[in-house]
Amino acid sequence: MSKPHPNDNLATFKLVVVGDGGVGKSALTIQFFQKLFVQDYDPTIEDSYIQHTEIDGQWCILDVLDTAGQEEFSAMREQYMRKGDGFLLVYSVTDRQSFENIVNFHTQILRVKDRDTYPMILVANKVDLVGQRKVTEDQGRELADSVRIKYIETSAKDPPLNVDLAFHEVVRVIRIQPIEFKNRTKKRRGKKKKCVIL
Ligand SMILES: Nc1nc2c(ncn2[C@@H]2O[C@H](COP(=O)(O)OP(=O)(O)OP(=O)(O)O)[C@@H](O)[C@H]2O)c(=O)[nH]1
Ligand SMILES: [Mg+2]
Repeated sequence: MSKPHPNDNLATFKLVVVGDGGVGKSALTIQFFQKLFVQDYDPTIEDSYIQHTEIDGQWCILDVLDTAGQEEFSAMREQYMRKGDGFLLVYSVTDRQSFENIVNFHTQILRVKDRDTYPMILVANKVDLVGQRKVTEDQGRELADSVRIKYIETSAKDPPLNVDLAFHEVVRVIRIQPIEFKNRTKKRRGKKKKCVIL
């Protein structure tokens, strides 16, 4: 399928990547957008990426916010949570505490959105580090099932595992969500939101 004309009225999906510091949110985001693995750890304050993408035969604009996991930036959380259409809740399978903190991110998103459910997926990252694994697949799936969201195991390291899938799945969950999102897409069309496309 050919690339859409830049002026096409496409749905924009604002995705937000959350989770503790060092779990691989930036590595996943950069692997998704730039197809490369960042080896060094450079803590994020807040980065955003935007790109036309085709998902299940439909073009859309993905606007992804890579957030700060480090505790000192936690005051910014509510603000970015308000803006997100869908969330990737990321933990590292090598870091038990990051898994235990997922429930806090999940609860805070639902509170900020004032909803019982919201488009989210649980992302278990760094599965390539088999020998350092502290959280099993069963434990991850159990948590995801308990809050009725999808569970995906990823590795941002080359060769990447399920990185595109993780971002695409959130869009799929948003697309099957009801009216609230569809109405907002229509409103945005009228406004002709200005953005930079990579
Ligand atoms: N082996 C392996 N290393 C990873 C993976 N994902 C990230 N890393 C490494 O883990 C470290 C932290 O990754 P980041 O992506 O910077 O972590 P972050 O979640 O963005 O951290 P903050 O920005 O502080 O919130 C870096 O050294 C990455 O190279 C992965 O899937 N496998
Ligand atoms: Mg980061």
